[in-house]
Amino acid sequence: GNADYRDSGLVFPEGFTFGSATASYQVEGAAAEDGRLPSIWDTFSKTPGKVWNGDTGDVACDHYHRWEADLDLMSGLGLGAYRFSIAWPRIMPTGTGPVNQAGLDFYSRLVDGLLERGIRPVATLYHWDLPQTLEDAGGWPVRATADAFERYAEVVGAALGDRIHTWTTLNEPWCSAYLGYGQGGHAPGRHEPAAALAAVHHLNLAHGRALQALRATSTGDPEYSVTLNFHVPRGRGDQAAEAIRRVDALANRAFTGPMLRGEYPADLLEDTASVTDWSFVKDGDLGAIHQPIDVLGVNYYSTVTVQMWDGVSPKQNNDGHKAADGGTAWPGSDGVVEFLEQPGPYTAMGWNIAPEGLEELLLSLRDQFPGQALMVTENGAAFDDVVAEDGSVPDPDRLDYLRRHFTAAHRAMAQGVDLRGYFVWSLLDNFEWGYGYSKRFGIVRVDFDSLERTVKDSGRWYSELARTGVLPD
Ligand code: GBH
Repeated sequence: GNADYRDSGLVFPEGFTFGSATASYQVEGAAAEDGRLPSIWDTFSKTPGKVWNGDTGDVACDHYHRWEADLDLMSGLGLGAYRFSIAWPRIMPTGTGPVNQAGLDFYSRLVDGLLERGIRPVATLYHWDLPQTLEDAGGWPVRATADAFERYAEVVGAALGDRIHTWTTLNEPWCSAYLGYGQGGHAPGRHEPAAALAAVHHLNLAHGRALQALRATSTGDPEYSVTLNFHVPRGRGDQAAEAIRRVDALANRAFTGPMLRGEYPADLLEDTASVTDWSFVKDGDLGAIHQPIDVLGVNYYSTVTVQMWDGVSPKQNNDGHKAADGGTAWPGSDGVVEFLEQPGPYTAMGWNIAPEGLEELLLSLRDQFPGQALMVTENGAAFDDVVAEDGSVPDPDRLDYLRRHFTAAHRAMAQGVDLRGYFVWSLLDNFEWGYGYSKRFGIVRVDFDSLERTVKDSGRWYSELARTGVLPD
């Protein structure tokens, strides 16, 4: 039902940023090199049964060694910006210090290489690779982790803040908190609903403290941002509005509330009262979290469909978040809200393709936060690519997915949404977390034996969009 999102010829405004994104653990490899110590993802991926096929990020795309060729690839595609993340365990291998100069040097070379090629560096401080030492001391559920993050932000700000175009504090704290500490499908794989909510708060606190530290240490004129993965819920049943409200509170407003309004939503505190009393929120925390940002990063892949459980029929949960071993990503709403099978079509992740959800999300953010500039910091799709006999990689499904979502973003902009740019996830096929190397999101194929890169058809299509600013056929 979304054939009408296939417009071509749409013109994006002058200055609109076309970029691509990756994350440190997913692409770098070199896991034990130049002083890096393990992160929670090294530990998790080496724990039997946690990641598909026992895959790890030990080598990944070997971007740590091949970064120059990867920058040439981006520049060949005509991309205007690169969203990458900095591995905390390279900079401060035990999380709190000492500082590892070799780690800083890697990102310094990367940033210089981007600037030499006219590509804007958009750097995320935390894309899930928490130093294992900090997890051993309690991880995100403890306040000291936010203290450590502030010091890490100071170090990185002082080293790179003269050249970074956009600083992003966190990538998708929803995943870090709920998948890491509640559902357990992500590192560190814990199943503690109360700890997941404490993690939410300490991630929010880390964001606010890091923004202040970055502002104090950056000598250039960077923009400041955070990236959230918004849930776009559709409701079913008599109490559809209540189901939507609960999901929106836990998934979206738990972060936008403190970050952008300086408060936790009252309904969130009520919904979770049986799980925690939120006593980890201390005086002054909300002021520390509520810092101005220049741009809000939006990651969008698909919608969810929810309804309130009727208390009688067998409970359903098809959200892809339910762990086999029983963890929940929805503290306080597990078993209260049901996640239903979604109408297709689907990507290889089983996520439904719903470009209209992106248009709706951008309009909703415009309405909730008038005047807030937005950036799509991730959008893209996994499909089972087949390499053609001539070595090319035709990926019509991914190309079509991207076309529809760019169309959706353009429609939102035509309705007044201040959208500054768009980053396709991902530049490269890479380590897809719990799915290992079985799911490919790249616009560039990576052969994980030879590590050779091949631009897919979607990459060529995106290159034309990035060069011309006009949505190609
Ligand atoms: C992002 O996470 C990550 O930032 C990135 O590292 C990752 O590689 C990429 O996306 C692809 O996964 O489960 O059916 O309810 C996205 C995580 C995906 C979690 C969508 C919520 C909702 C669909 N989110 N998911 S469903």
